[in-house]
Order: sequence, then structure tokens, then C-alpha cells
Amino acid sequence: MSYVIKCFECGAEIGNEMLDACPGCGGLLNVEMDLSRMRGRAPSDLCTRPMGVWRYAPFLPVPAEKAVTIQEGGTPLYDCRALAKELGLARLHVKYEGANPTGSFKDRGMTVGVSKAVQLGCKVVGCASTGNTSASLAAYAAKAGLGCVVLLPSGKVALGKLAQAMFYGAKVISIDGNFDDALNVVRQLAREGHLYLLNSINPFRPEGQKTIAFEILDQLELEVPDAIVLPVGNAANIWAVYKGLTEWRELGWIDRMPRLIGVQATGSNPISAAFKAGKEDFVPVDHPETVATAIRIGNPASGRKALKAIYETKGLATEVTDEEILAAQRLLGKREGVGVEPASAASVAGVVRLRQEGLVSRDEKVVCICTGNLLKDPDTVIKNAGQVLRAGASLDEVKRLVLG
Ligand code: AN7
Repeated sequence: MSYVIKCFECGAEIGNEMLDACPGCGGLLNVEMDLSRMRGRAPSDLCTRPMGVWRYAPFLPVPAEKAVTIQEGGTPLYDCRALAKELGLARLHVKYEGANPTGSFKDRGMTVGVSKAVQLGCKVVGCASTGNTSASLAAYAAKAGLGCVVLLPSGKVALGKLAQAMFYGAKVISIDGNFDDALNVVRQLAREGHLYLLNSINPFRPEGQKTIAFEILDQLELEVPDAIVLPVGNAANIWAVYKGLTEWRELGWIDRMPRLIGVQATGSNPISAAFKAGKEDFVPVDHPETVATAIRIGNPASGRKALKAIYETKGLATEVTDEEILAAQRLLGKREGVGVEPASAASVAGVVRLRQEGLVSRDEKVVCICTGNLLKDPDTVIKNAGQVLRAGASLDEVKRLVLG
């Protein structure tokens, strides 16, 4: 449970846990866990706790006794045989993060991040968000009794997410700008000491999110998949998954790494573009646009970490159109009964495309991380689903529709 915080860029050790960037070079921060106590042990030693984020307490930078928790994690891993057959794949699993308490994977990072905020004595927490981060932070702040401020891009947050942030009592501020603009402002608020920042540049957030990787490995009984595919927005989650895998690899609990595949929307594609150009850095997209508003992000704060995760695992990044995203969303619902929001469906859309391009082969065992629940964005569903039939309240009229 001991750890150090280091700069991802210059390697400097960071003593101050309130920071979100290296005071020397401005680089991203990264928590390095001391895993020496876990050496010589096995994943089954962790089974003393139920499935969920805190089962992996020895890998987390906050003691489990101090956890602010609403029982996050422990989400299903669906074996999607019908979909695998349709896509021509040996095996396709979906890690369904929509089953988390607030309906997205963000809860894994927030249980750790908000626990840390409490430990540090912070009274107000805040974030910029495309929606899910704000919904999650608002809930955990309520649980912890902290003040909460969320900055949202005006008009571009899905209804369910906005409702959640308002419901849990956060101060909700709509910004005339996009997510990247909102993040700039909230970072300044944090630097002036008005709040503790809980966007995923907070180095403790990915520590919670890396438990997605631990759970996938546990649920597959330590059989390493060939590829793990996930949507990329602000780009911290792919890093978190990489970090989790790396930790178990270093302990010898797994003997190889899966390829990590990041999927973006064509209108918000800085990481995909950088990968295609073979670059370790990316050029921000000025006016990001996509139906998958969760990943409508042009300047991903953790982009450099994401690219490292992709290159180190011999993975790749790709992009899919809004039409492909919505088609994949429908396909997952229709074939498997699994409802996910558009950003989450980007992972499945990515697999569809990569199968067509031959960049994922028939014999691969693939896990898609579906990051958020269908009900987050009911407007998009209603706009793109079939229509509701109308009838008077009479047997005849209804029967005509039923039999028609
Ligand atoms: C459903 O809530 O950035 O690449 O502010 O909500 O780690 O950013 C959401 C991101 C994927 C991308 N899927 O993850 C926010 C926010 C869903 C998401 C992502 C998000 P990152």
C-alpha cells in the first residue's frame, strides 16, 4: 500500500498530493505502487473480499478502512457468443461498466479519488465533465459529505448524466465552450485552492480504474485475452487498464500483455490520428464533434499516457463514424440484450471495423470495455430507435397493431 507519485515526463518525485501536474515540467503525474508485499502471492489471496474495487486494496493508494464506497466494480463480463459469431471472432466478451452504482466506470476512480480527498482534508471537490465524471463525483461527494462543483459543456451533456449531477446536489455550472475549455477553467480553480480536482489527471483516479483490468483477468480465470478494446476520450482509462495489467505482469500473475486498442469518434480523433502518424504526441482537435458526447474531447489530458499504453502493448488506435457507433450500439442490444451509451458502443464499432480491415483476426479473443449505461443518453436512443405505435384504449385498435 505504500507508493510514490512521480512525473510521467521527467521522473521527478512529487511530495505534494494536492497537485495535478509536475511543478517542474508541467507533466502528467503517475502513482507508482510498491508491490513488494504482494510478491510470491497469488490473485486468489485477494478473495477475502467480494468482487469489486476494494477487493484489490493492496494495489490501491488509500487503505480500505478509509474507503468512501457505494459498492462500485464487480461488474459482469458477458460472453457474447452471438455477436462473436456475427463478427467472425473466436471469443468476444463485454465488460459491462454500465452496472456500476452511477452507471459508468468512473465510479471506480471516484471511490479512490474521493477517499483520498477526505484523507487530505479537502472540503470541496470539482471536475469538468462530458457527463459521467460529474454524475459519479456528485454521488461520491454526497456520500462523503463534501461540497461539489461540476463544469459541463453547454448543451452537450446527455440527459441522464445531467440529471444525476443535479440530483446528487452538485453545483452544476454550464460553460459556453467544450470539455477542453471547462477543464482549463477547473484546473485554475484547483490551483487557486478553491477545490480539489477530481478529473482523471488526478493521479489517484486511474488507480481505481485499473481494477477493470484486474476483474477481467479474474473473470477469465487469468487467461489473458488477445486484445482489450475501449473508447478513448480524455484518455486516462486506457492508461489505467495498462497500469493494472502491468502490475500483475510484474508480479508474474500473467505472462503476457493483451494488445490495447483505443477507439475514438472520427470527429474527435487526436489519439487515433497520432497513432496513424506513428507519433508519441498528438495534435489537439479544435472543434470536437460526435454523437458520443462522452468522448467529445479534442485535447485529451492523458493523451501521452494513452499512446504509451498503445505502443507498449503493440496495440493500436482507430476511429469510427457516428453511424458506425449507433449501428454497434443497436447490434449489441439486439444480439445480446446489453444496453450501452454511444461512447461505449465505440469499442464494439471499433472491433467491427478492425475485423473488416483484418487488423483483428478471426482467432482472437477480444474483450470490449463498455464504459456506460444505455440510460445515460435516452435522447439518442429515442431519436434512433423505431417508433412508438399509437392506439385508442380499445381491444380492436390495439389488436390491429399487435397482429399487423
Ligand atoms: C462512457 O465524464 O471524460 O478516455 O468527463 O463517459 O478515460 O476519458 C468521460 C469519458 C469512455 C472516455 N466512455 O474515457 C467525463 C469523461 C464513457 C465516458 C470515456 C468516457 P477516458
